[in-house]
Amino acid sequence: MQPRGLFITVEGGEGVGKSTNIAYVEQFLADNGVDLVVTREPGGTALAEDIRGLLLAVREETVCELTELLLIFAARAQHIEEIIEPSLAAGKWVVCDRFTDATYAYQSGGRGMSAQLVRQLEGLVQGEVRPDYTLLLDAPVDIGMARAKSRAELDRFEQEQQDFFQRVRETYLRLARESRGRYRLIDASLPLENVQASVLIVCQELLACWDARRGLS
Ligand code: Z5A
Repeated sequence: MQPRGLFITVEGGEGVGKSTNIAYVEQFLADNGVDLVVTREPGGTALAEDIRGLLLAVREETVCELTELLLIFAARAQHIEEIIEPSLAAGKWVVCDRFTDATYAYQSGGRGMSAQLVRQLEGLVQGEVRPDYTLLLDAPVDIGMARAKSRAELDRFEQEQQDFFQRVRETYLRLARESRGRYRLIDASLPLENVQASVLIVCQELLACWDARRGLS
């Protein structure tokens, strides 16, 4: 029987290098014969990308926290149904740039919303779908912000203040401590070649896990 694919998420604060390192992971895994889907949240389907646009747009109207949270889970429901679950069931790996840990970090940690509410929506929307492994790219907030600000315009989240991103970072680090089996913590403040050397070690571990899942080791 076809084993279920691995579900890998990549998390971290603003500008820590998720996109850069996901491209590296994608190349390495493809070179090693892994059939994978690379996707992102919010987004990953046409409808969910439209919702992403709503979430990131800077607007005069204040977006209430519950609206933001529900939009994130609405996009996630579509993404799971259309992309994540069918891919995993077909034995493909899914590498996702952010997932529900981002909701704990940003909406609960950053905005101060109830973690219990996030947990309830997680259960409702995701059923049994949870990441197998999570790479947390961690760097001090000022380093990530400096990298992100080298880009053109700031989106609605990027306009938050330093203390918001500090709470996001602390929440991620707490999640990593609480779920050591799933998390791989990577120091993303180092030069890119050092970060990629750490990412490579994790990728090799994932390949070994995949071999075991397929009964090849
Ligand atoms: N959000 C949420 O609130 N709740 C949720 O549940 C979810 C999301 C799922 C959009 O996400 C927003 O959605 C996000 C949280 C919210 N907002 N914020 N902040 P996003 O995926 O677009 O997040 P982002 O943090 O804005 O992504 P990003 O800015 O594109 O960053 P990145 O992908 O981590 O970084 P990068 O583009 O790979 O690298 C940034 C620059 O740094 C680039 O020029 C690289 O060449 C450079 N770089 C990368 N690594 C290094 C190293 N090691 N050294 C030097 N320079 C480097």
